[in-house]
Amino acid sequence: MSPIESAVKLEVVDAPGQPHPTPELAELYRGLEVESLVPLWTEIGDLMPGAPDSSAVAHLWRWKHLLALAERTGDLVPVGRGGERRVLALANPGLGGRPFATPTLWAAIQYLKPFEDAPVHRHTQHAFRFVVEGEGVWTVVNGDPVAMRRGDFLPQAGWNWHGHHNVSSEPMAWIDGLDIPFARHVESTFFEFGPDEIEQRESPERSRSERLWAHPGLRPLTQLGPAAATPLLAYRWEHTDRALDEQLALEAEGYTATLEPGHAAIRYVNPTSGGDVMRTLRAEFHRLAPDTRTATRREVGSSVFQVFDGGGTVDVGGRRWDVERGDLFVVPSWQPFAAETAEGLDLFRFSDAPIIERLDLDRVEVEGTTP
Ligand code: GTQ
Ligand code: FE2
Repeated sequence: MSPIESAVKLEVVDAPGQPHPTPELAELYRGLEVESLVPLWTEIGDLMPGAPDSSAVAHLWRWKHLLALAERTGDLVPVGRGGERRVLALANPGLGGRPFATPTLWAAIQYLKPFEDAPVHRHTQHAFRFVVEGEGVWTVVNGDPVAMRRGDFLPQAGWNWHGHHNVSSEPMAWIDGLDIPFARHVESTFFEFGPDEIEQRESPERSRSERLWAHPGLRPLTQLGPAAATPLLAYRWEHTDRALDEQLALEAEGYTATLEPGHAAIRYVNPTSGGDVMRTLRAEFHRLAPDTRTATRREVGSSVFQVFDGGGTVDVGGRRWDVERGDLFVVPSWQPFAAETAEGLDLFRFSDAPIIERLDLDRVEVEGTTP
């Protein structure tokens, strides 16, 4: 006999779809509990809902509160071996206090004080950094130091060594996105400590990965094989910003360039495949021109958004918030989302869509269209 006791607890209930409650039924349930068995008829509503019914809830985190608390951790909590990172994770109120923004996605604010190092390690979880304000930190990925500045998207695929170092006399905060909750659910994770010191302490303007890869439409002939994750370690703000501006300008000139009127959008892609930057994470940037409202959409899979610039109102699963720079919010699976703005709104978004699409579980419903 296993020393672990059965965790099954079954209640006899008088409800439609449930067997008639009798003392015999109660006794059957006790027998099922002892043998660690659960009948489908008590669980079917939860396990097979008519449409995705996320435990995660629509939720908003205000950047000014996150930043103030991150600054306070800078006073009180050292960064170094063991804890590894000074990171505060967004914990969705529907997910029981676990540090999960959604059932699949990790989102966190990370904070590094002047001249501090976050030590080198690697893990199988995929990660990226996105910078809403500040500069001065270089993230060193497999020995390649990559500058982090406002508006930059910095992917860092699983099992690459990485540490961060702040070379400036100012603190810096940024957000991390990872697939930690997904990896936890499928129990796939490995982790290793690296050397205690970051060996590549340079702070070059351009990383080696950008010198090799950041030339639109040009591929080095030494690098013709497909790569599962993007080899480009920095997607710079000047390119993102220009791409979005040009979409809106082309629309104004009468060409088809935007996703919907006033709504420019780009996806960050792997230049070896044109697909998502990493196997588990999709990242996009959306720009709404002034006086724009998006259609209401819902999709299978969850997303986290960060307001990069401007302001507006977002509707998520029946909640409605006015948002401003840095604010983060979650759109759970199959909950409707729309955004509107008078002044213009820039939104960074990441999601678990590559997982959902690879498993052919993707569905999208857009208001006003038939699915
Ligand atoms: O910067 O390496 O937010 O390993 C969570 C886990 C950041 C990181 C996080 C990590 C990191
Ligand atoms: Fe890490």
